[in-house]
Order: sequence, then C-alpha cells, then structure tokens
Amino acid sequence: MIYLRNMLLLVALLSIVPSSVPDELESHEYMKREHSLIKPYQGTGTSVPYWDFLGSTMVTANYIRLTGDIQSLKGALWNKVPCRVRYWEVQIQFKVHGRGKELFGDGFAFWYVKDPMQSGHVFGSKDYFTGLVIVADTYSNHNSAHKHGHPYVSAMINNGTQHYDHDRDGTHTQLGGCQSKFRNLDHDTHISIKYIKDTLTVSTSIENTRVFKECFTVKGVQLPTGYYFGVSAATGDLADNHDIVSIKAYDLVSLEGDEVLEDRSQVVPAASFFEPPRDHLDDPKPSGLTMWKKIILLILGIGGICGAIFIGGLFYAKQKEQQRKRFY
Ligand SMILES: *[C@@H]1O[C@H](CO)[C@@H](O)[C@H](O)[C@H]1NC(C)=O
Ligand SMILES: [Ca+2]
Repeated sequence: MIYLRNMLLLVALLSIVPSSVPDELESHEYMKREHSLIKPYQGTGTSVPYWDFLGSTMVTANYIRLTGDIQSLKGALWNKVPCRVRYWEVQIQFKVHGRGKELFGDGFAFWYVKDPMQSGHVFGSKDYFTGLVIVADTYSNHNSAHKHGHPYVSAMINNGTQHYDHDRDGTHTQLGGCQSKFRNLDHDTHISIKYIKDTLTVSTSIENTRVFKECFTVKGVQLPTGYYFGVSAATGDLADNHDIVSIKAYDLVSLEGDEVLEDRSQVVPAASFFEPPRDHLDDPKPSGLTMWKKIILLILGIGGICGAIFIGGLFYAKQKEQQRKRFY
C-alpha cells in the first residue's frame, strides 16, 4: 500500500514538471505587444509597428523574409523599443528552407544587444557586439575542430571585446549549444529564449509536438535591462530562405512574483561559465522518449522492483516455512 502511495505521489510530482507549450503561452496575458511581432504585420501603410528593417528584409502577408535563397544577402529586423523587463521569454516562430540538399547557409541569429540596427558579419549583424546572441548556425566550417553536427544552436555573451569566429563556428566563445535539425521541415518550428534570475534557457520546438524541448541552460548570465531585441540572417557562398513568422515576448516578472526592485540597467554583459572549446563530445542521441513514455517506463520499473520484492518476500517466507517444517 505504501508503495502504491509513493508511486502515485511520484507520478503526480513528475506530471507537474513545467514544460512550456507554445499554445499555452500564446494565450496568456503577459505578452508584451511592443516587443512582439504578430500577423498582420503591417499597421496603417507599409511600416510594421515597433520594428525596423535592414538589408534584404522583405515583409509578406505570412512571414518576414530576412534573406531569400540567394547568395551574399544580409537582413535584419530590430525592435524599436528597449526592453525594460528584467525576466523575459521570447518565442520565435521561424522557417529556414531552401533548394540546397547538402550545401546551404549561413543561418540566423536572435539578439539582445545595446546597439541595434548595425549590419555586420555575424549572421548579418555587428561583431564585437554588447549583449547576447543566440545563433542558429546551418553551415559548419569543415576545418573547425568541434565535433558537433549541424544545424547547431548556441549562445554567446559579449561585452564588446570578443570576436565571433566563423572559422570555428563560434565554439570557443559559446556558453552552451545543441544540435537541432530545424531546416526544410513541413511543420512549424519554434525557438524559445528565456532569461530569468541570471539563468538563460534555450529550447526548441521542431518536432511538430507543440512542446518545447530544452536545448541548453546556462547559469550566471548577467544581462542588463534596456537593450534591444532583434533577429538577423545572412547568406554567403551558400544560401537559404530565413523567414520569421512571429516573435512573441513575455514578461516573466509577474509570473515569478519576485518583488526585488533592483536597478539592472547598468549591468555589464557577462557569463561566469564558458564551455571549453576542445571538450566537445558528440551530441548524445536524443532518446526519442516523451515525458509520458518515461513515466510509463518509470511505473513499469517501480512495478518491477515491487514485484521482485514481493516475490522475494514470498520465497523467503516459503523458505522460512520449510525450515520450520524441518525443525518441528
Ligand atoms: C569583457 O569580457 C572579457 C572576456 O570574458 C573579459 O576578459 C573582460 O574582463 C571583460 N571586460 C569588461 C570591461 O567587463
Ligand atoms: Ca557556421
């Protein structure tokens, strides 16, 4: 009986592990309209409220194309309103696709930086930036020493002094990363970037499950308030369509109920942890198990152990009985 109760408790605990479902957040009231980009994009006239464009960026009814599947393009989309929210989550629905089967590139990036609207060599935006970049890199330099596969999602924090090194796919400055096969998929693809209490969590939803799966989490990440969100993309010798369908920014302060009113506007971007560049192991094979399958396996496992204990107990009792029989 006690086993059953513990088991039920465990199952109950496991089933409340938070997992953000795109649908769930979509409907909640914490969305910040001034940092979000949703359809229909255009207000009155041709401008998109709250957003600026650079380079090859093109607005259509259903997506905003940062670059087309054409060589040597750079495009960007920048939020005009600085983010004053301390804890936030940004969910981006994107689509990266093109004709290339083996050769395509270069990828796109999400930014939270001090200086927006600066074109440059890091996926269409400025190198030696101040702030955060999340890179969705579709092209891997074959000479680079890392062993991970591509496309690859990674994060970098910069105080303006560090260079993003394409030759090494940014691996020697990255905070964390994961392989993510988000390209040329028929269903919707999303990425979530969550910054709360100095912890950065990047997740993706690319398997048509409408659930976000964690890519990586880094603690000790210092970012100020008052920077700007943006997305940018670039093509080089290789190309792809880099499309943004929506950007939804959420205020997580009210969700957290944290009342500490600390001024975070002067914080210098920093991270206490850098992944050593040479220690990359191959990405572990995704287990392909959903939460429910894991729970069922767990129940079966616990059931198995309980069964073994029960049978063991029976066996022991029987032996005892036989011993007793022998004695009397
Ligand atoms: C900028 O970052 C580099 C690398 O993390 C660090 O060595 C340097 O001290 C930082 N500079 C400032 C002003 O924070
Ligand atoms: Ca690359």
